[in-house]
Amino acid sequence: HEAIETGTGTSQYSGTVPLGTTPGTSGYTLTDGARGSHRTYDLNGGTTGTGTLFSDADDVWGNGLPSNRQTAAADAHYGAALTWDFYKNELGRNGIAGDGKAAYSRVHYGNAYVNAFWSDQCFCMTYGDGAGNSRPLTSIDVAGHEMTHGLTSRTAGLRYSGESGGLNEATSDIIGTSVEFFANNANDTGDYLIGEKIDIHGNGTPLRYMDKPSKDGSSADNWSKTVGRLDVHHSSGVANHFFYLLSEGSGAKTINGVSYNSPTYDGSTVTGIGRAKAYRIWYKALTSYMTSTTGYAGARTATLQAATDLYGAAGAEYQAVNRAWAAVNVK
Ligand code: ASN
Ligand code: ZN
Ligand code: CA
Repeated sequence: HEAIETGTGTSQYSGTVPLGTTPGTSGYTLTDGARGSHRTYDLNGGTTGTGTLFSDADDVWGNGLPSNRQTAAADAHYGAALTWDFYKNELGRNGIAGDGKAAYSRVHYGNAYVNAFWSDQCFCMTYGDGAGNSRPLTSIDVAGHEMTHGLTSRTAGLRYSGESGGLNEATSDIIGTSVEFFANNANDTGDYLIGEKIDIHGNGTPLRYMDKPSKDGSSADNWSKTVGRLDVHHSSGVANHFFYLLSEGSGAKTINGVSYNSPTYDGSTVTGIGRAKAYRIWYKALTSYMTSTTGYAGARTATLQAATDLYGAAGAEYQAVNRAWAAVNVK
């Protein structure tokens, strides 16, 4: 059996980070023996296959700059490890499929590719380098988002269109954000913004906002009967807003130096129950009650059932779930 090693990464977004590595024939490889042997590969501009498994003589990886090929690998490998640990420690889940088996990560996909994605076909995550002012798409929240598409696929199986597609996307934003807070990393502190590190717009604004999703110009803050016609990355706003309100409550609040001001559809005041209870309720709903065709009405009943299972029907948690859904017009 191979030794489980911890190398050192100089990441682009998270500073100096520990990396799970394994000694090979010459030096080390990015193979995380403590987490299902999760491996990170260099596609080197390719778009198929696995490219080359990252290897290194001294087990010190990257230099914090995207010009060093190992830097994106350090971020992606770290993000996958954090997400694995979040699933295990916070959700009691052993990997994406619950069987202890790891996915793998591929970085440097294509040429100036401004996206990242999960694939059920390869059971893997893939990251582009970005283009122009945008940066490699390897931040913690993006890694947690993509890996969680795998988790959703292996559990509720939320169909990637209409309201179920919005719930699928929101599940990835909810868990990706929760992983970012869980990481407690001084260089990438937790927030309710998605992709604030990757500068995808080239002007410093994040991809999405959970406190008030419409701040991106396209996402829905509240349910309406046409919300399912939006792109899944915009119909997700209703559930992202629900999750923010359930965690933190309505109105103005500053967390880790970021200011939020979350509105409610009906002018009601929502009191939050904290992130940990909120993500446990969401995960229980996802894995026990949601199905491939669950929409917003079904997500409401699923989370109320989950809150009942976890905290009781007479608990403050159940009432908070009920109020947070009403505050995004899901009744
Ligand atoms: N980054 C996108 C996502 O995870 C990729 C896609 O649209 N499939 O949703
Ligand atoms: Zn997604
Ligand atoms: Ca974030």
